[in-house]
Amino acid sequence: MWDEKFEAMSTEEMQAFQLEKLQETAAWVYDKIPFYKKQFDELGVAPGDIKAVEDLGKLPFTVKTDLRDNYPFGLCAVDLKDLVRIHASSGTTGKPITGPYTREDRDQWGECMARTLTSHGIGPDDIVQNAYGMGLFTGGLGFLLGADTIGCTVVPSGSGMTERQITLMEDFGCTVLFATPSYTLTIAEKAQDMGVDMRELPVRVGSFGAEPWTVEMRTEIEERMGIKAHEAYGLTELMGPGVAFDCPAQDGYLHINEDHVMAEIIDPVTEEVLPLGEKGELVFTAIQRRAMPMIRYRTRDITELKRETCSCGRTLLKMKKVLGRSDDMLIISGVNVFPSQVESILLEVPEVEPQYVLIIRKKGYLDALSVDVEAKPEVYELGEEKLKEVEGAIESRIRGVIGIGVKVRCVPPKSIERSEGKAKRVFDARNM
Ligand code: DLL
Repeated sequence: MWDEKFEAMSTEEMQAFQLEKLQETAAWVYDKIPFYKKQFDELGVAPGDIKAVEDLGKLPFTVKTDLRDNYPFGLCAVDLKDLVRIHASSGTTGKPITGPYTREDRDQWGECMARTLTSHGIGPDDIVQNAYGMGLFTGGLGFLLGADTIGCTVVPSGSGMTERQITLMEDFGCTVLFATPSYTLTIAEKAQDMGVDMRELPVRVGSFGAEPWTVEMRTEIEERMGIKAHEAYGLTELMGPGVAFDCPAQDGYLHINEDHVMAEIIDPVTEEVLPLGEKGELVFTAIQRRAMPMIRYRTRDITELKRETCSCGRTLLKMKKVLGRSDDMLIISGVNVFPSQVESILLEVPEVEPQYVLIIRKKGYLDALSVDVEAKPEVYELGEEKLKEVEGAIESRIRGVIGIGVKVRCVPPKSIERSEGKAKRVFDARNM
C-alpha cells in the first residue's frame, strides 16, 4: 500500500473524513462558482445542510453539458494564475472538457496515481515505458506524475511510432508498460511482425486503462506480452487516471480513492440513488480538489459498488470493472447490448484476432448489428468455406449468449485500423 492510513481506514473513520471534506467543498463551490450557487439555490439546498455523508444526495447533479456550456473556465473556482496545469479531453463532439489543477490538486493526483502503481506491484526499481498519449490527455502526464512520486525511472515514449516503442523496451530493459489495452495489442502485434518475442523481454507488469476491456482481453494481453496486466480507471473531469485501480485480488473490482472522490450509483432515468450492489450510473463528487471540484458528476459509466475488506487489505470502496458507458449501449431487437459482451465472445474464438468493429445499420424500422472481425492469417488462407463456418459459429454463439441476431463477417488480416490510444469499436451507419 502507498498510504496505509487512507487505503485501510475503517468505514467510520473514512465517512467522518469524507463528511468534513464534503462540507468544505460544498461551501467552496457555493462561494466561488456562480453556476453551483444557482444550482444549489434552485434546489433550495445550502452547504450548511450537509450534516451527514448521506446528505450528499441533497446536492444537484452535474452533467457533461454543464462543462461544455461553461467552457473553458466557468466551473473553475480559482484564478488562472493559481493553476499549474490544464488538461482537456478531446470530446468526440463539440467543445473539449477542461481539467484545471492547482498545485495541491496536482500533488493529490500524484498521490492517487502512486497508490494505483503501488497496488500494481510497481516500485522505485522499475523502468517504466509510458506509452499513453503524452499531452492534453490525462493518461500520459498522470501516469508520469505517479511514477515520479514513487521514484520509478520513466521512459516517456508517448503513444505511436510503435516500432520504436519495441526497440526502446528492448534497449532500455523496461520492466513496466503503461498504455491503453488496445494500444498494447497493437504493440504486441508489431513485435511479432518484427520477430521480437515480447515474452522474452524484461517487461513484467502493465498498467492499463482509459477504455473498456474485458477480462478475456486482459488474459489475451497477459499471454501475448508475458506480463501481469493491471487496471486503472479515471476521467478528465475528476482528475484523470487515479480515480480507481485494481489490486492483486483481481476479483473484477477496482478500489476507489474515496478520500478524494465520493461515489454513488444512480438509476440513470429516475436519478434515484441505488443501494450498494445494484447496477446503475456511476456518480462522483470530488471532495478535495480546489480548481474544479465536481459535484455529483454523472459519468455515464455503468457499474455497481461493493464495500468489504479486500484480500489485499484495502478497505477502499470497490466498483465493478466498467464494461461500458450508457452512451455505448446498443439496443438491438429490444435487447441492451454493450460492445464488451461481443468482445468476450470473440476472444473465445481461436480462429479470429482480438480486432473487431461493430456496425449498426438501419433495417426497416429496426436497428441491425453486424460485426467485422479479423480472421487469423492461417485461417483466412483456408478460404471462403472455412470463413463461413467460423462466421456461422460466432453468430450462433452471440445469439445464444446475448440473445440477438447479428451478421458476422471475417475480414482479412490487418484490415481493421489499429489503435494507438482509445480504440473506436462502434460505427453507427444509421444515418449514412
Ligand atoms: O481516459 C483517464 C485515464 C487515462 C484512465 C489512463 C485510465 C488510464 P478520459 O479521456 O476523460 O479520461 O475518459 C474517461 O474513459 O468515463 C470511462 O468511460 C473510460 N475509462 C477510463 N478508464 C477506464 C477503465 C481517461 N479502466 C472515460 N475501464 C471514462 C473502462 C474506462 N473504461
